[in-house]
Amino acid sequence: MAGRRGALIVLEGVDRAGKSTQSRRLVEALRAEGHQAELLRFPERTTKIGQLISSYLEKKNNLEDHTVHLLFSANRWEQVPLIKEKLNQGVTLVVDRYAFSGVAFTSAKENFSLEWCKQPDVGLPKPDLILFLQLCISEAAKRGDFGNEIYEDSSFQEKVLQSYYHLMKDKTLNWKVIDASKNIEDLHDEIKSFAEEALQQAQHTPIGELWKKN
Ligand code: 2DT
Ligand code: MG
Repeated sequence: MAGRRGALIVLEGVDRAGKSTQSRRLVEALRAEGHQAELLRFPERTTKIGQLISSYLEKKNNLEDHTVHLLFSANRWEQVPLIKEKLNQGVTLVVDRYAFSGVAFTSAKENFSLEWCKQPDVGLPKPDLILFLQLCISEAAKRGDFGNEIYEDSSFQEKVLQSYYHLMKDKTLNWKVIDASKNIEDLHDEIKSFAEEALQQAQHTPIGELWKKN
């Protein structure tokens, strides 16, 4: 159908909540239903900026905290032309982390306000749907080692979770909170039905701008 755009669907949540698994499953399910759908993830580690970020996360090179925050944002902006092109072509994008991870993780550090953290991402394509996979940190930790990357630590993840809760108070965004302690199949079914709803709604609304007043 001419003029029909794709939806921008973001999955957020703390580490080990199941975002990557569910993102992949959602893309497969949408394709099986005949939709065009593609998976994106942030950080996108394959670009030059992404490589800098990746080596920071792997603790191979240290970066100043503001600098790394801005690099994460730049790593999103460099994908914006592609994101817009795909959405306008009717492709639904399922995105594993987005600006909300950017804000939640940096603002979990000392001396970073939520407001400062949001600024570099103001004006990004606004998600039609943000699925928050909610899982408490003690449950997340039971799913096995967090891993060896820089933020993979329970007390830091606890602060990240609190920052997400602040972000979710923003009623101009379409947050859906999902109980990520459910099994993979039930979670998938719930996510798929929210996604289908978002696909319908996206057809009638232009792509918005994130965190823009007016
Ligand atoms: P994964 O590749 O396992 O998702 O870990 N992060 C992510 C930030 O600090 N800022 C951001 O803007 C984004 C997108 C979350 C990536 C790690 O990077 C953190 C975990
Ligand atoms: Mg990780």
